Amino acid sequence: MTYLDASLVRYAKFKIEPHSPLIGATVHGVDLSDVSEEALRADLRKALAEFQVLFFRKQTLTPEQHVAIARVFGDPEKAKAFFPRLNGYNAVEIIETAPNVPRYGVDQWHSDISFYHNPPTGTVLYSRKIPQLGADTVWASATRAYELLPEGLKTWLETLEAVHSFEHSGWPAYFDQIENGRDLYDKARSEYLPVVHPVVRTHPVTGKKILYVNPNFTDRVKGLSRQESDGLLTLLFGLFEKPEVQVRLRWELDTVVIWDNRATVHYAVNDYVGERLLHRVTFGEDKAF
Ligand code: AKG
Repeated sequence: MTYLDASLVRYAKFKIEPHSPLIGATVHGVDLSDVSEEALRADLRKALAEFQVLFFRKQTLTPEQHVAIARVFGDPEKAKAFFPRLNGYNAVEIIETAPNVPRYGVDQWHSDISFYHNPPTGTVLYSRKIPQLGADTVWASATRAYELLPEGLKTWLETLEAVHSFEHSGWPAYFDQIENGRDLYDKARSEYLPVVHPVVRTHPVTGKKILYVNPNFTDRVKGLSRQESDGLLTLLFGLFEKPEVQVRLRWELDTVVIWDNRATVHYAVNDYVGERLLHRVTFGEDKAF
């Protein structure tokens, strides 16, 4: 494992406060409402590659500015998925929990939309309403998780592929609870057929190996029996549970988070009462498969 030496962290356009020697940092001294300067854009890309998850506090953004941040890293995703969109903004998804709205995608490690052939390369989340207590989000580094594996197992895993599927996720239960849910579910299921991804991938920017499976969307490892596959996946998913590879965010209003969706998985902690509203823009198309 290579640990970060905090004394070596230097960026021209902002100050970085690493959260651990392995993943996550808060970025200080940057106003994300204007990301037009090329030197700032380059530093943001460099920091995301290095820390995998970046936090920014007290940001005031219009939806256009939110989308502009995503554009620093890649093209924002258009309305491919089924999440509600912010009125007039095709790229801005609404992640909302209110007393009578069922919660979805919570308490499950996942990377965003790995059931696509080309999942997004990253995500920008912006908090608009946050409960007084709880509702944290946790990220785990999938490159660090890979590094925890014994050498022999790494070699074998590099030969394997896994099936990722929308249907495997916990979402069918969510659709059952919402208006027109069955129709939406059937539409999504016919659109998002299972896809196959390698179990180990190489990050195109950092060259690091990534453990590319997640409990929400990875159904099975190809070529193994169901029992063998479940056993192997349980072992691999367990690596994300190690606190050493994690960083946990306590949300405040007006916080922006940017994560590298190739190198991390994340987990929305479902431990709160009250309302929560986040705006999400995913960006890029991961073509490395
Ligand atoms: C997602 O965007 O996929 C999330 O899980 C959001 C994280 C959160 O709601 O805490």
